[in-house]
Amino acid sequence: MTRCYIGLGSNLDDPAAQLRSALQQMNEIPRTVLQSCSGFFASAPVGPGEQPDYVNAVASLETELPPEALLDALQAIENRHGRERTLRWGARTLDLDILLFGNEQLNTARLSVPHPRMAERNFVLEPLAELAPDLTMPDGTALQAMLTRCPPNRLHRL
Ligand code: 5RY
Ligand code: CA
Ligand code: CA
Repeated sequence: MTRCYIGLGSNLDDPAAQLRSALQQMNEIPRTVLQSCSGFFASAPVGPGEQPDYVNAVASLETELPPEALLDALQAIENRHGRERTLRWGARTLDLDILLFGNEQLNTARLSVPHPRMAERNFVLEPLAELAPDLTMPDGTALQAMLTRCPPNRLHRL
């Protein structure tokens, strides 16, 4: 079994309901058990253009799937939530990112793990720290050190 951390985000069509539904469906992925989820956080949108605020959270799960099979299952859940892939970084009904997959470091055409931009995103680091305050990245960096270096962004617990 491999412990994974998944970032959840939504800023369209009742974001909190999108996250609740995604959590139920993640628990139904074969050979995978949802362990826990952080609180839900409202966060100001980061990136280009204007869009609604996000709801973000991080979930932990245990899986026996290989990373790309887990990615397939997560993308199927995004698609069932009406995810449209038009603008890169545009508003979305549901975004599920593999943040960490055990202690593995992966760089394939489809998947980079740990998530290459998580260090800059407090909407990822804060909920992750709630689940696993003592976490260390595969390269040895402490999550707490990443948090102190992360640019602040308006974020509050719902
Ligand atoms: C920057 C660019 C694109 C940061 C930057 C993205 C979310 C990014 C978001 C989310 C919140 C996006 C990816 N510089 N803002 N923006 N939560 N996703 N708050 O999940 F994150 S698009
Ligand atoms: Ca994504
Ligand atoms: Ca994302």
